[in-house]
Amino acid sequence: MKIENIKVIVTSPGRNYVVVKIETDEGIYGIGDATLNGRELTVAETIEEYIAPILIGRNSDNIEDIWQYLYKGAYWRGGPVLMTALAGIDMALWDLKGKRCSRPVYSLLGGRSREKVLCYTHVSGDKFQEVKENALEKIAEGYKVLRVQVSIPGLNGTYGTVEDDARVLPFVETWDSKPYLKVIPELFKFLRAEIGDEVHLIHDSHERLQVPEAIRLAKELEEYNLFFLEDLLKPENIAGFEQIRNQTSIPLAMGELFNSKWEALPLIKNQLIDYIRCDLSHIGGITEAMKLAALAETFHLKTAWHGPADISPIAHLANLHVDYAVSNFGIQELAEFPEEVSAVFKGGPKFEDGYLTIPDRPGLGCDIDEEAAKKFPYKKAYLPVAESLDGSVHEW
Ligand code: CS2
Ligand code: MG
Repeated sequence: MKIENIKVIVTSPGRNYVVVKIETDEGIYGIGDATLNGRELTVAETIEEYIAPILIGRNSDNIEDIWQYLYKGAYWRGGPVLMTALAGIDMALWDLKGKRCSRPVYSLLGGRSREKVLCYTHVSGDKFQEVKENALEKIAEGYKVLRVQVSIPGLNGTYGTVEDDARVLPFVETWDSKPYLKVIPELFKFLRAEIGDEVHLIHDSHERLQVPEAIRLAKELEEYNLFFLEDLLKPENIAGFEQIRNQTSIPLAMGELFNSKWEALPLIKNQLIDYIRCDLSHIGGITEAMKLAALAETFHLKTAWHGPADISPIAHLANLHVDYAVSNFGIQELAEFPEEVSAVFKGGPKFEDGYLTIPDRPGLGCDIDEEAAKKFPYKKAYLPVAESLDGSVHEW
């Protein structure tokens, strides 16, 4: 089955998404997600200008070969832009292969290892009471695991609590670890007292802490029995995880900012974390995720793929096909999409009583309505940045 055409669809139903559509000489097409929040058009151009021309005429069946051709063949390999472009192509090729074989993608990845996929979603608030109320609402909907974030008094905007963080110009948040390190343990103490121990809780430090701060927070949160504590340190400070690991028993998760399995390797092979949190849309798609899951399995880690609202339902379905297939699945993040998304994307994960399932359809199980997509033109948007109290730039 020869690749005849590659289309890039940029649409903004509530937020920007980039979709790759690979059309073949047998009239079958596959779709993939290539959304890189804040850099959408750069990825779209990379696919249109550099990748599409060299894939026309190639056999779409040879996914691994095409993956290596786009990774090694680029010479200047890796990084978020190329790996997101590669992810879109990869997902579309798996969708194609599934449609051609009339099988869901997970069946081609080795079949089901489970009937349903445990997931978590986000709750946040300005005050503890608001976080509690939002949490009780999600628990009533059936969620068994919740990620909790709260505004830090005195700081202008706190990660995870600012509505729709993509803006025409970067929103500037202020960061100071002192009030953060005081408030977060208090939040967990409050929540455990108010909503009990039944629900699993997760918190995302979003790569902002120094090693001593991370150790202090991890130790103070141990008694609240977290499912995991996410992204304590920046991806450039892998060595720092060893010190954390040696001083706390809290489960650790990391990885959404990695763009290759080699970046994740030190944390995996030294068992410095428990959950690998890479993003299929930024690490080269399903092909790379299956390799990462096998690597993680080798060192007794579980998967917890990144699942924010800034990757499309196609990517969320790709997550689930891998989650179904691998033995070492841990949990799946599912941030809720803007309403308009369902006008453009047909099909997606089904939520029931804390778990996700996917439609038993050939391919990934999702389609895009191109006419509807045109009704939501691209809107330039930047992620926030964070500044320390002295005005210097800090990790967001
Ligand atoms: C976050 C993301 O879901 C998460 O774990 O870290 O929401 C992240 O902030 C966004 O994907 C950035 O685009
Ligand atoms: Mg995160």
